Amino acid sequence: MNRKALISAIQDKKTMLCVGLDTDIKRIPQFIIDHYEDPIVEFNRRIIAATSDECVAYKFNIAFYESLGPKGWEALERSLDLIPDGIFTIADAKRGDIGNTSKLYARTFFETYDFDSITVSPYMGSDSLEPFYGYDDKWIIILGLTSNKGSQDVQMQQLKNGERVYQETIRRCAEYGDASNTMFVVGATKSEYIKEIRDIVPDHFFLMPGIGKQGGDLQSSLDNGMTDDYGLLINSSRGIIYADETESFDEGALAAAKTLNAAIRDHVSF
Ligand code: NUP
Repeated sequence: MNRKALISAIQDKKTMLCVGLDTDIKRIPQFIIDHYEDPIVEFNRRIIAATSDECVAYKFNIAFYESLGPKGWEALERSLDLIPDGIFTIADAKRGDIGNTSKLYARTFFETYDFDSITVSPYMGSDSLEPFYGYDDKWIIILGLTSNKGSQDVQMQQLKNGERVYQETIRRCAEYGDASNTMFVVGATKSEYIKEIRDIVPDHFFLMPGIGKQGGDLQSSLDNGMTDDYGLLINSSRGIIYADETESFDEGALAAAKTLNAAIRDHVSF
């Protein structure tokens, strides 16, 4: 999906919500486990049917699928096929390796599986990211300032030039591609830093996880991160897909998505 189509989808649906399909076999209601051959796919099918009018993106955290071996990869493929056209898809895989190997990661998530985007770790530098750029209308989403506590350990360290590691990372990585094929992960738990990151990359989209269970602040993330083209994908995974763990979990997910959208619309005029 290209940038224009993504922005149009946000405008049409009046939301920048991304639903995270972090589907954990241990949290799927028992009746799904008992009655369906592939419980992960059935759970996702119901969540997608319930929420697809309420979001512009779905993010699959690959760990939840690959941890199940071949069955998990099959569930990933079948679930990806269930995403309606016009919705942006993210493989949250956090890959990156020497160029020769990254080429294969890109092939995995852009060819074998037809995702619109993949999350990557910038730690190995430009040649590790370069292979992901050879595709039309595909996106690289680079870890910028992550939502977790451990982002202090390396990302927040100060360099000799006075910049923090994440600032230097974002500045450099913005040069590898442009705002039509590159996004940055910026945790919603780090809202006090979002404005200053926005100054470094005024046009790039940010993928923002951390709303909900991680305690990120939606309002200040929107206030500090939004651009004229919206510029944000706001992710919620557990807060939506496990909002209700009974048989009516899909209705619970829809209600949670609507609540989040109402909060977004309180702060954004579409
Ligand atoms: O900085 C990051 N923080 C984060 O939580 C980068 C991520 N990719 N994520 C992912 O977003 C995390 O792995 C999970 O898939 C999702 C957040 O889930 P939740 O806290 O909304 O349940």
